[in-house]
Amino acid sequence: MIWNPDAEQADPKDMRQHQIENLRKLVELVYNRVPFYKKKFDQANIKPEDIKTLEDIQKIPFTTKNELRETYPYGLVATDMEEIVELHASSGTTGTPVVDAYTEKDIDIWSDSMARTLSMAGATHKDIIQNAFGYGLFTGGLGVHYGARRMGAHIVPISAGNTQRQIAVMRDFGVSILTCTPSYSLYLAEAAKEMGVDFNKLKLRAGCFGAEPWSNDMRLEIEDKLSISAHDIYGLTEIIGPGVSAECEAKNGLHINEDYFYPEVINSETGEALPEGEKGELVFTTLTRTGTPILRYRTRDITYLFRDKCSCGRTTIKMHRLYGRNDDMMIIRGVNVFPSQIEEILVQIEGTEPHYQIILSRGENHLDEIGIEVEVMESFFSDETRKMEELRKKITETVKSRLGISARIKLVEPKTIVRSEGKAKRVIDKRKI
Ligand code: DLL
Repeated sequence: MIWNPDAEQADPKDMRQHQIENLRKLVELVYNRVPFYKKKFDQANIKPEDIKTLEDIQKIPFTTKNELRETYPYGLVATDMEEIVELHASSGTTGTPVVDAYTEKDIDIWSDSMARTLSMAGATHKDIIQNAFGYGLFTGGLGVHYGARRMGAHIVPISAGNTQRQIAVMRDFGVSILTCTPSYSLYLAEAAKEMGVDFNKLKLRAGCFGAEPWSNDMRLEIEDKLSISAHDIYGLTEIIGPGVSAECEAKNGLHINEDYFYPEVINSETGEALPEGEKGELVFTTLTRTGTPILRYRTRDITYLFRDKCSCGRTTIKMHRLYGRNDDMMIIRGVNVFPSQIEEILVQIEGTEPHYQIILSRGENHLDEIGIEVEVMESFFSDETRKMEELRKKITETVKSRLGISARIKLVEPKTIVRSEGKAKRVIDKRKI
């Protein structure tokens, strides 16, 4: 079922008209209400009136994650604070996360986008949806929640974790749709097997998975192990959370909700806009948001845009599933972490050298594991196990409390980590995705 045919099956000409009208309003709004954007426009020597056509969007400077951090916490809010009804933040818990503030209208947009997303996976108001995305500042949990509520489906807000209970609930409640990260779905499959629960006998028939990279091979594995149809769903905190784009039953690219989120793909070196079909960095403009609207946000995600005559009947532009990112951000069990955040912690802990290597892998349970090898200072290195163990514990605890991830820390002797003549290779990613 197509949730919002007016938007999802719009004539592309009408869609463009809608986009330009909303872009003009947006530019006017942020210029007048958000000093951060006024300054950007002034520096680029443009005025809202200069944006007349969709192509004119290219005159507007990009917005980057680092700039957003500088506006922490409320520098991007384009409305009176009384209008804000909900706040979320990016999952990478640096000192300064990116805050996303939603007005009632934004929650409405989010609910509609997520109802479209769930419908693309075949969900209707009759479905029982087990939502194993984390609830909290992370947008996965509440995003799915609002979409399911909008559809009038039955939502089971179980959140992430507590795997055995997830299986029991899935079986006992007669759950038909699962939402979580792709890696967690495989973990659930394994846990179910251990509990003697056979997916073929459950009512589960589809799943919406996203928030981390995964491949088509992994999709096939999930579909096989859980006996379901697995759909890729994409989004990011800065834009709205999940609900930016999703796969329909054709599973050939993700339909972008382009009436809300205007996509562009650019050459990340030159910033120049690329035509449909050419791979580059995805950029989004939130056409209709009012809480924290964003112009030309550089996602760092790599894909290309295309339009096809989709068998599902939707006419919206599509993006190929992501090829990866063009920065070094890692996504570990759904938490976004930059190597520089780990480095920051290490340099603050006495006894360690800033020589380290991060090893990412997937355990037998299909969940991400992160190991960090850290060199200990010559003067600090000791045969005394207790002293070394204390240091290891301190690093483990600091990483856990500051970044929210459980890393296996291995202390190594001075000068054992291979030195590089160019860029140090900080991350070894052994995950097969
Ligand atoms: O991960 C929002 C989300 C929640 C999407 C639930 C889908 C489902 P952030 O934590 O801000 O938001 O992380 C956004 O995650 O820029 C991508 O690099 C990555 N990502 C999200 N979805 C996918 C996907 C949420 N389907 C960052 N495939 C994005 C690959 C994805 N990577």
